[in-house]
Amino acid sequence: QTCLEMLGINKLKEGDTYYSVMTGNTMSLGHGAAFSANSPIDGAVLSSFLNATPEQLDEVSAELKAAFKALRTIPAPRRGELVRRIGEEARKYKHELAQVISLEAGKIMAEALGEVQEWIDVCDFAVGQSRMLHGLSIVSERPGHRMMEQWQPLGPVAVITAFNFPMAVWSWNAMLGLICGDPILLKPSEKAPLCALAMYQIAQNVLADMPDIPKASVSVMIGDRDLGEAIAASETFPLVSATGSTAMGRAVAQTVAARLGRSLLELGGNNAMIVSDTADLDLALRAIVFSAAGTAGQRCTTLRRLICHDDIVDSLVSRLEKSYSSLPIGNPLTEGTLVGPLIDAGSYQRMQAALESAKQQGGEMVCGGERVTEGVPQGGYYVKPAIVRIAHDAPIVHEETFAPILYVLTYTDFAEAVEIQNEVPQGLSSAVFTESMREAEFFMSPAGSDCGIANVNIGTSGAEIGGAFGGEKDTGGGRESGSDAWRNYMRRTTNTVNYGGDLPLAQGIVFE
Ligand code: UN1
Repeated sequence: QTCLEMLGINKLKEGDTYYSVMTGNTMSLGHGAAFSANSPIDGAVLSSFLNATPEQLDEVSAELKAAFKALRTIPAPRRGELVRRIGEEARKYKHELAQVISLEAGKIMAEALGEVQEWIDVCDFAVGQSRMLHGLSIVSERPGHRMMEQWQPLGPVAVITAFNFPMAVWSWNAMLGLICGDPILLKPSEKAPLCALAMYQIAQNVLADMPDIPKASVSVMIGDRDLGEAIAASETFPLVSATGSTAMGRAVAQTVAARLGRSLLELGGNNAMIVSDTADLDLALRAIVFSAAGTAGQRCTTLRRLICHDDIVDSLVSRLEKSYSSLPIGNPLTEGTLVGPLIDAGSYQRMQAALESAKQQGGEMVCGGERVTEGVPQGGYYVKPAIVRIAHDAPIVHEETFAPILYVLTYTDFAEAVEIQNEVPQGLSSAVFTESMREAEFFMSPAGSDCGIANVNIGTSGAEIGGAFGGEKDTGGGRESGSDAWRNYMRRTTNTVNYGGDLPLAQGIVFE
């Protein structure tokens, strides 16, 4: 709890109830039903809130619109300076921020520190980008004319996040959105509200010294599904960025589309790795264990399907089983732990139900799946990561279960392996382990992996911020973080300028 004091978020409350509405100018309790967030480590109550209501969104919307009017005219490099200082502040409190992630999301400290590092990295990226919001210069077909593109601030952006990356996902959106001139409203997962308060406080520490930038540029509202629906329906937000389940994303996208807004979606993954008979199996083994069992299987990019060549499957599975048997499972705050708890009881039940379905659908349990109760804090849901050998077309294999279950499938021809990889509804991340240049190139070719991320000799999880992150099909099609993802947060204007004395029309039209 000292991390909450160090970060100053222990003051963002009245009595025992934390604020649910924060814009820098306004801080207030929610007007809706009470709820509390528990730590997955031991089930203890960490924080209590009242849900912010859709009516409260109206007040916040007015502040965000006013903030946008100011922010859009502040030069982008100055907005970059804001983000640079936020990055410095996050560096200063890196350890405390990681502790809050660990307490709320149950991540082991190494991964929680890595998540804060993703935030810091995206700050650095965004600072550079703030001087590179370039548009094109285009030749005109008309004499005495010039054309160009400009990228303009878009408006207030809403960011709806999930429990598993409570800081990184906000930061990918918010750090880029801010340099683009957009105030950011975060609606965090109700399972990780203190992370939102911590990020808010870090940003407000910086904003306190930058009076030219409106404080509401970094705002937070904590609420339930009703609030999420109100945000999606609100004309205040030309862009709604949402991370979570495919069902949630579909609902958000439809509501946003009905008002012709834009949505940026990062939804489920059902990520596969193909292990060729030529693969470096020592390397593959390490990648599989980190991607499949790391974060207790609770990353969008977690490895869920291992597609092994027939000739190596038996030896690989027995090496995996051995490696799984020595994974340290337990308190994520304790050094040396590699697998922390599942987020809650519901997650444990869904994992058990998936394993039951797998058995009914012909799956053969290789190891794991059971709850661990010894040597771990009581009250948390700790499990042994599971490995199941099963047919690639068993229905359960095509679903994303947000828990550490690795389905092992087999193939004979490489083209068949790629078909298996692509046959699920989701399309986030994928990987191949091969020493064959032909296989690697085919995997990345137009006829190869249909995912947003296609890696060679690297696992499916742990992407760097410099690349565009996201995926196709049920994953929602969005791209966040690196590359040209900044364009999501801007609107493009095409400008044609006539510097001649005549008025020629395009396409040679004569109108007189
Ligand atoms: C997610 O699981 O929602 O590539 C995001 C990764 C991380 C981000 C995962 N950089 O695993």
